Amino acid sequence: MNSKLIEAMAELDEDTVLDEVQKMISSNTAPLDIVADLQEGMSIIGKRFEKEEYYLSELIMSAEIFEQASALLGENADSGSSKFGSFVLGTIYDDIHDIGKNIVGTIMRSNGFDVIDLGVDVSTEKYIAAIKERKPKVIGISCLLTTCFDNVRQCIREIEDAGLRQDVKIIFGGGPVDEAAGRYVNADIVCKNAQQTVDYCKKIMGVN
Ligand code: B12
Repeated sequence: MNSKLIEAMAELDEDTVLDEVQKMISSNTAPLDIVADLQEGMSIIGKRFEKEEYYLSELIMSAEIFEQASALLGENADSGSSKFGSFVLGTIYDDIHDIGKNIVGTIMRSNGFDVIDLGVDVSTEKYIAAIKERKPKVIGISCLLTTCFDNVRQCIREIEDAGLRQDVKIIFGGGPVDEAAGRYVNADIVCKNAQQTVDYCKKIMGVN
C-alpha cells in the first residue's frame, strides 16, 4: 500500500499521482496493487462527494486523473496476442461510469483474453448482438449506480428470452454490487475486482 498515492488521488494532485504510479511501475509493483491504491483514493473521493465536500467537478477531475494513471498501466500491462477465449464487457444502459470496467478490460487483456469492450450506456440489443456474433463464454456487466440494477436485471431477462442465457456465464461488477445484487439481477457471479474476474474466466474457459 502506497499511502502517498492514495492521499494524492484523494486530493486530486495529478502530478504526484502520475509520479507515484510511474515510480511503482519502475519498481515492478503489480498493476493490480497500483489499481487498489488508486481505488482507495477514489473511495475517499466518493465519501467526500456524499458529504458535499466535493462536487461533480471534482468527480470529473478524479476520473481524468484515474484514466491517465490507468493509461500508464495499460502501456505496461499489454501481453501482446491473446491466447484464451473472448470476453464481452460493457457498462449497462443509463450508466456512464467506465473506469472500473476499463481496468477489468485492461487486466483481462494482459492475462491473454480477447476483450470485446462495448463501451458505456450499453443497450440490451448490443449485448445480444455481441453474444450472437462473438460467441463469448463469459460476459461482464458493469454498474456503478444502484438505480441501474433494474436495467441489469431486465437486460439479463431479455438475454434469457432470446434463448442465449445457457450459452454464457454473466459476471456482474461495480462499486455497489454485492452478492444480494448479483442474486437480484440473476447473474452467475459477482466479481469485486479484476483479479477475481481473471480467476473466474480461467476456470470457466478451462485455463490453468
Ligand atoms: C468517478 C465517478 C464519476 C465520474 C465517472 C467518470 C468515468 N469515466 O467513469 C462522473 C463524474 C461522470 C460521475 C457521474 C455520476 N456519478 Co459517479 N462516481 C464516481 C466515483 C467517485 C468513482 C467511481 C470509480 O471510477 N471508482 C474507481 C473504480 C476503479 O472502481 P469501480 O468502478 O468500483 O471498479 C472496480 C470494481 O467495482 C470492479 N468492477 C467495476 N466494473 C466491473 C465490471 C465487471 C464485469 C467486473 C467483473 C468487475 C467490475 O473492478 C474494478 C477494479 O477493481 C464514485 C464513488 C465510488 N466510491 O465509487 C461515484 C458514484 C458511483 N457516482 C455516483 C453518482 C450519484 C453519480 C451521478 C448520478 C452524479 C450526478 N448527480 O450527476 C452521475 C451519474 C452519471 C451516469 N449516468 O452514469 C454515486 C452513486 C450512488 C448510488 N447509490 O448509485 C457514487 C457512489 C458517489 C457517491 N458516493 O455518491 N461519477
